Parts: sequence; C-alpha cells; structure tokens
Amino acid sequence: AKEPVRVLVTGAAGQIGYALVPMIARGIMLGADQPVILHMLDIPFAAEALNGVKMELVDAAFPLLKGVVATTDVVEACTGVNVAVMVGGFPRKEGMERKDVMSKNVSIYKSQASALEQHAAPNCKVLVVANPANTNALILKEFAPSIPAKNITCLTRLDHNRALGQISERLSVQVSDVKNVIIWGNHSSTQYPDVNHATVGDKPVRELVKDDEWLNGEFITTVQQRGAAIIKARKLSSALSAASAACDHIRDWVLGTPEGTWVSMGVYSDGSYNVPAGVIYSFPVTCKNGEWTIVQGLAIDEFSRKKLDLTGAELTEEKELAYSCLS
Ligand code: NAX
Repeated sequence: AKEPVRVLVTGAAGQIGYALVPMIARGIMLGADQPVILHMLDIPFAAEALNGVKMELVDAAFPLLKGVVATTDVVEACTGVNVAVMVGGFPRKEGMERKDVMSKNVSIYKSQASALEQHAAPNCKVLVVANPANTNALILKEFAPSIPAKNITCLTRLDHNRALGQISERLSVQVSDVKNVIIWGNHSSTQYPDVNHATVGDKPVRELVKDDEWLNGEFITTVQQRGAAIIKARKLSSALSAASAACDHIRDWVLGTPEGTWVSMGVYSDGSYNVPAGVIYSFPVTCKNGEWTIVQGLAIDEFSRKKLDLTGAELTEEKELAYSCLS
C-alpha cells in the first residue's frame, strides 16, 4: 500500500474548504489509490467550525483518509505536508481600500511562507487559491526562499475550466472534447482567456464557432466576470467549482497532463512570451514527473499581445503595491 500523502488546506472552515476537503479525502485530488492525511488550518475565530468539519470527515468514513489534523497553529498545520493548498486569506470587505486588503494578505502570506519553509516536507508543492492569488503566491515565494520557485503556483484552473465550459455550451459539445484554451496572466478581470489554439476533436475552436465577434468580446468578458455572476446568483462566491479546479490543478501537476493537452497554471514567470519576469503569471503548461513546463512557441497575434501586456502590467503594479506594504 502507498504511504499517505499529507495535504494542508488553509482556510479549511470556509466555503471552499468545506467543498474541497471531502474531494481530497475521496481521492479526487491525488488518485483513488492514494491514502491522505488532511491538515486543516483556520484562525481561532473559526476554530469551532473547523472542529465541526473534522467531525464530519470522521462521520464520512472515507477509506482513503488516514488522519485529520485540525488546528489554529500554523506550525502544527505545516509540519510534514507534501501538498499545501492555501485557501485562507483576508477578503475584501465593502469600503476597504485595495492597499488595506493587500496589506492584510501580505502579512498572512509572509508568515505562512516561513512556516512552510521551516516545517513542510522537502519538495512540498504549493497552490495558492486565496485572492489576490498571484500576488499572494509571489509573497509566499519571496519569504520561503529555500522552497524552489517552481513549487509555488496559483490557481487559474477555475478560469480555464470556465472557458472550456463556455465553448462547450456554445458549440453543444461535451466539455471533455474541448481542449487547449489558455488563461494568461492574473486571476482577476484583466485575465485573458485565449481560444486561438483551442480545439474540439481536430478542429480549431475559431473555425467551429465562426463568430470572431463573440469570441473576442462576450466570450472573454463572460469568463472574466464569471466570479461576479456566481456571487450575484448564489449570494456567495464560487466554491464547488473552485474546489474542483484546485483538485484538477494538483492532480495534473503531480500525475501529469494527458499527451497533447495543456492546462493553465499561475507560475513564476521567466519572461516567456515577453511578459514580465518575476511575477506569478498564468501560462499554458504541460506537466510530467511532477514538474510543469511552459508551452513554448505559440503564435500571439496583435489582439492577444495587447491583452497579455495589460494583465502583465497589472501584476507588476500589484507586486509594487505588495512590496509597499512590507515597508
Ligand atoms: P471564506 O471566507 O468562506 O473562507 C476563508 C477562510 O479562511 C475562513 O474560514 C477564514 O477564517 C480563513 N482564514 C482567514 N485568515 C486566515 C489565516 N491567516 N490562516 C488560515 N485561515 C484563515 O472564503 P472562500 O469562499 O472559501 O474563499 C477563499 C479564498 O479563495 C478567497 O480569498 C477568495 O477570494 C478566493 N477565491 C479564489 C479563486 C481562484 O480561482 N483563485 C476562486 C474562488 C475564490 O473566490
């Protein structure tokens, strides 16, 4: 039998946490033959709710779940973890300045970076979900210098999956037949959902949709604004789809992407495609042997170029704002 993998979920008493931990315990993240031990962290205010989640995990009698650590102590939470999914953060409340929210998250991610660096298992893989996801991941990277930069990523797979979903609905085809959309840049409304290389079967999505106006307009804004549309409908932000995307992200990273398919991940930019280096930017990637590689050589037309630059500029600006919160 395989050794259990320790998976940390921060913010585990929140809504994404509640959807995510049962998926992990059922093997959706790491495979149906991979035992797991869940480490759940939240803040003292949520300790009782967190304990309730732990009780439900016990009650669900998941065969793959070999242990549960539920704690408000960041060191205990981080100790020995092989995978860390960072969902906990400070939400933007009405009337709050952007800088104030950034400042709260910078301080959270700075201290959690140190705890992971000192106590996580070697080669721990980190996925940041909490917003501003790209910049929180960057702060985590900066304050955990001994964790390889390639091990620190942020979630844009939800946006990627939303793009697949929109194309599948538009063409009335199975979502599993739509491949190779790309989310470029920031997990924010400046992200660029790109279908120029996407296919259904062996046909380009652009040829099948036959409506460039829709693809360059409404399709993009629908994906960019989908989070807001869910809040409007549910009066709560996306949770099951975010949890599912987090599982997809880690599963593909650890177990590999299928041949001929890429996915979108926020990763430490090396300046590929002439976007800013030194920020966490979402790229098309393939994964093999537990490592991601940016897909190279895709043609970028003029329309796309502007959008890659715009979202890159926003990330540079967020990086500066985050740094200004440190001083
Ligand atoms: P909730 O507010 O339901 O849950 C957040 C939890 O984090 C709470 O239980 C809170 O007590 C906890 N928390 C706060 N500070 C903490 C700390 N320092 N250490 C540990 N836990 C802490 O939010 P939820 O809807 O679950 O969303 C979580 C985060 O995901 C938010 O930042 C949200 O903006 C972000 N999202 C990111 C998405 C993405 O695609 N990257 C999509 C979904 C979601 O909007």
